[in-house]
Amino acid sequence: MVETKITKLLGIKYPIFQGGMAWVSSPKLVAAVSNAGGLGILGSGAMNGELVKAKIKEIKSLTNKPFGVNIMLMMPTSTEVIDVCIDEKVPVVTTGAGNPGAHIKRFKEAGIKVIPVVSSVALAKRLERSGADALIAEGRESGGHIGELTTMVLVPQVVDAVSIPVIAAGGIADGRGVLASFALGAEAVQMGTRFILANECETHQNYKNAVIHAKDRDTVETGITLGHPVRTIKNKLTKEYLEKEFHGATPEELEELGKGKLRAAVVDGDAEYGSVMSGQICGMLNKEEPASEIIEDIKKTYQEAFAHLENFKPC
Ligand code: TUI
Repeated sequence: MVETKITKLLGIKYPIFQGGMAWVSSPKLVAAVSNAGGLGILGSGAMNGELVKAKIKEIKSLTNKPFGVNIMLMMPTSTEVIDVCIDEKVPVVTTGAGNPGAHIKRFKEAGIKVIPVVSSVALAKRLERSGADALIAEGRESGGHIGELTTMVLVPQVVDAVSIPVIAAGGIADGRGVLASFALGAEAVQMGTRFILANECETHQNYKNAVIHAKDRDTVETGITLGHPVRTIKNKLTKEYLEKEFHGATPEELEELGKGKLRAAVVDGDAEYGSVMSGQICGMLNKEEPASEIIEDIKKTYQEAFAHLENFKPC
C-alpha cells in the first residue's frame, strides 16, 4: 500500500489499526490483523490485570508481529492493566476515555509506544507535551463512547496543532476512507466496525448480523445529556433509554439501564436489549470475511480511489 511515519514507527506493513474494542477484539482477531500486516489491538475494557496478562500471552503465542493493547482509563481496573502492559512490554498501548498523561513516562521507559485517543485539539496538545508517540483523532462517526467533533473537522485541526503523527478514526472502512484520511494529514487509520465482521472476531453472530443489516441512519447516540454520548445500533434498548433520558430519568437510573449491556450484546447475542456499539459506516458493510481479506480489500479500494483522483489533478 504505502509506507508512512506510522508504519516505520511501529514496524508494521500497512497503516491500518484495528480498534481495540471492549469485549470484541479478542486475541484471535488481534493476531489475525497483525499477521495480515496491520496493527491488531486488544480491547481490555473492564478486564482485570490477570485476565489481560493471559490474553497478552495468547496473542504472543499466535503472532510475532507488533500488536497493541487498548486501556480504557475510566475503568477502575485500569491501573492494574497499565502495570501488566509494562511487565509484558507490549509493543503499543492505545488509551481511551481519559487522559493518560501521568502514565506516559512509565510506558516509554519500558520501550512501549503510547498512542492515546483524543477527541479535541486541547487534549492533543497536552498529550504531545507529555510525550505521546502519536495520537488517534477519533471522530463522532465512531461506535461506542464518542467525542463531539466529526472526523472531517477533528483530524485536520489535530494535525495542524501537533507535530507527532496522527491516526484518523471514525467513519473509515475501506481504501477511500484511508486516502481521504491521508488528504487530511493523517499517517494511518483506525477501523473498528469493519473488523467486527472479520471471521476471526468471536463476537456473537446476532451482533454481526445487526451490523450487516444496519443501514446508514440506523445508529443513534444515547447518553448525550449525561455528557458521555455512546453510539449504538438502534434497538429496543436505545428506544427505552432515549425515552427515559429525555423524560426526566436520573443519571443513576440511566447508568443502571446501561449496565452490562455491551457484554449482553457481544457475548450473549442480545441484539434487542443489548448495547450493539457500531460506527455510522455500518451501512456500507454487508459481509463477513477473514481479516486478511479485509486488508486486501482495503488495499484494492485504496488503489481504485487513487486512480479516481487522477481525474482531479490540479490544473
Ligand atoms: O473509548 C472509546 N470508545 C469506546 S469505550 C467503550 S466501552 C463502554 N462500555 C460501556 C459504556 C460506555 C463505553 C466503547 N467505545 N473511544 C476512545 C475515546 N476516548 N473517545 C473519546 C475519548 C476521550 C474522551 C475524553 C478521550 C479523552 C478524554 O479526555 C477527557 C480528559 O480527561 O480530558
